[in-house]
Amino acid sequence: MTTEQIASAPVASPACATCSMANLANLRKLGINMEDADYVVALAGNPNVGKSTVFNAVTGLRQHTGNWPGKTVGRAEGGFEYAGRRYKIVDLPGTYSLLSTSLDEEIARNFILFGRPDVTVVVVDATRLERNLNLVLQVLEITDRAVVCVNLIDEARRLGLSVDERRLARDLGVPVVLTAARQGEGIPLLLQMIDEVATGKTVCRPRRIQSEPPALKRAVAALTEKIQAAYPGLPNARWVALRLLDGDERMVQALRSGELLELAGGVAPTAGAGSEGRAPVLQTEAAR
Ligand SMILES: Nc1nc2c(ncn2[C@@H]2O[C@H](COP(=O)(O)OP(=O)(O)O)[C@@H](O)[C@H]2O)c(=O)[nH]1
Ligand SMILES: [Mg+2]
Repeated sequence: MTTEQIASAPVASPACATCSMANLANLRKLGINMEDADYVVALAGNPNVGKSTVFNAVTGLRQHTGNWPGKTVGRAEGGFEYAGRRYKIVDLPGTYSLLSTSLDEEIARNFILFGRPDVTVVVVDATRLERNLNLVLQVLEITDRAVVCVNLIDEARRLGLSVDERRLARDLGVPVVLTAARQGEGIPLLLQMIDEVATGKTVCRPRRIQSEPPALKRAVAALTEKIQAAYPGLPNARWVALRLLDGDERMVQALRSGELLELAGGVAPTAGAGSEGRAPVLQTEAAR
């Protein structure tokens, strides 16, 4: 895979492509200290796809484990260097989706949504590609900066399956790397792709749903505007709006309890905040 395949169109704003995306304040709240790192990478994937094996292959002994702040869910965090740049990599809980039906999913989703990692690597199982791509598409709705790591490629080969990574990269609009992490195969290329996306050398153009019905488009636009007004600085307001329209109870709760406010960087809601720091405008919208 080459840079040119993905970065075919000019970048609208070069600054956005090359500067670190990481939301430092939010990352700190999410328990990540970025003092000794230039970029942060999140590792996402379904359970049992070899995420921890990729994590170990990338970090070696430079890792430590703990819990997510305020949660009993374990977290592994590590570091690596590439071309003189210092990377921090976080192994997210294994999830089938980011729709927040479990604590694990919520942690993974909040990290990608609000921590805004410079690169999100989605590890998928080469022998179960179709099922795994569900999570990839969800991640690509939230972030432009992703690399798909098609792991267990040795198992796929053994089963007579082959994966056309160029085609997949073109269809998804992000780099795709084939790996057999247990053997270390593909890991150097994975690191190179992470670095290219982090530094903006490769600019992703992720595949997104294009054909939103007009009514949905209008509803999303209206709600996004309200969310942005009430929570200035909240990343991914559009995605939050989509989840609210989908009736995502956890998202409604996060808005009501002020959890989202905290993740937005602690900026007070501006749209007539209630006494508990709530945003009444959003409450009524969300309750419908
Ligand atoms: N054959 C093969 N096995 C792998 C590979 N990567 C991971 N595994 C194995 O798959 C199992 C699950 O891996 P793990 O890293 O714990 O998956 P996680 O749940 O996604 O973190 C372990 O037994 C690994 O040794 C690979 O590339 N090829
Ligand atoms: Mg694991």
